[in-house]
Amino acid sequence: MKKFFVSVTLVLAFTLIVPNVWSATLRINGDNSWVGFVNGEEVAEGNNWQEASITEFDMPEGYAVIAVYVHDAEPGAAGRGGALFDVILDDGTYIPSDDTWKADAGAPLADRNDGWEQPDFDDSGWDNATQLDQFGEGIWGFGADTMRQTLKDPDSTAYWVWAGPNDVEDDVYFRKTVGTLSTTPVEPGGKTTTTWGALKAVR
Ligand SMILES: [Ca+2]
Repeated sequence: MKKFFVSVTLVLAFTLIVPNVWSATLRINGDNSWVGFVNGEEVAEGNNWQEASITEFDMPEGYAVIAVYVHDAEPGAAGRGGALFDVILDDGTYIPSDDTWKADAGAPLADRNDGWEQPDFDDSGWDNATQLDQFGEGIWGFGADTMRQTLKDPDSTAYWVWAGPNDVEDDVYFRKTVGTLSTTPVEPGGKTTTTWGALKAVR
């Protein structure tokens, strides 16, 4: 019986503390393949640049850290890589891939083990993404009609992006925090010791 009341109390407390369960959608196209993460959890993958992966997820704390990996299959200058993605919050907020995302190039995903996709990863040393053509224009423009079969409601207005010139690096990484931190933790003595502190630092 005691256990029951503890459970009820916990559920009640959780319900009272959590303000809104927001939902959101992550859509990714990559030339040539990609893996998407939400709050460190792998949620999407694909390898056909004209067919977006579409992932719906909840944001019970009102925010999420989005991380996207894209691989260009042609080595170096032999081929150009491109990444196009967006996040749509359930209040209609549209967050396109553009030069406001953090970007990094490096080893292929299987060889990268620095926790780059985790919410508390420090990406302050990363550059901003290189912004290329907007969806529907440039070298990927001929695929736009096919892409629109999945990129509708809403239409994409995102930009193709990369980390540096897109005929150099073949393995690139992007990060951004979407939504807002809906609660502000108390920081005794002005110290931030939890992941909240790290999250605030990267925003
Ligand atoms: Ca290449």
